Amino acid sequence: MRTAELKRETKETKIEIRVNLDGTGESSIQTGVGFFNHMLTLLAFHSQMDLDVKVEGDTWIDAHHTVEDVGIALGQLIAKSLGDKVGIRRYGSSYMPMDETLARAVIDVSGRPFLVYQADIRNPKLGDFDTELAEEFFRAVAMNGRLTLHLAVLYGSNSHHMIEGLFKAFGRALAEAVSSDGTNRLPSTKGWIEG
Ligand SMILES: [Mn+2]
Repeated sequence: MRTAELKRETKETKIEIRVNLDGTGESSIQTGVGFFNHMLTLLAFHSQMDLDVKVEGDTWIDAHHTVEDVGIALGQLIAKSLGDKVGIRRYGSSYMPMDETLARAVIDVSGRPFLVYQADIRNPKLGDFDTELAEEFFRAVAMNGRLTLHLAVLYGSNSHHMIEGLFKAFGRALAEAVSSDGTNRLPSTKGWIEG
């Protein structure tokens, strides 16, 4: 089982997080931010990783530190649990329809962190969650997970659907990218993947 966990404490957040990339999508999520709990629950489900997240963050300011720090921690645990990356597919992609919205995620477990984020979200807030934090979250995951990650909402109008579509598409693409390709080889002709 590819598992990893960490505890991380700063003046802004106290985080306990555990992942199992070879899980079944079970999760226990307590971030103190309702919409973010909803997103992480469905990210776990669609990525088929088991995910436990417990955060005590400074949400009396806003959700920024909580969301970004969970992204940092999750990215670090994805990188750590992937280990030497031998035998993984490396690439993954998913289109996710949510009623009128279509979202897309494309991942390369490249060792070269990069985020492309194209989403024009109309609503600035969903509950206590500032919608611009979705980009902060995915950037933190990509940088710390050393992933090349391209996310786009191709079209849509409902802000909840658009962000949920991105999280689901990311989960599905991640599940594909980290799954076994049935070989014992490193998925690069260079014979090397950074990180
Ligand atoms: Mn929803």
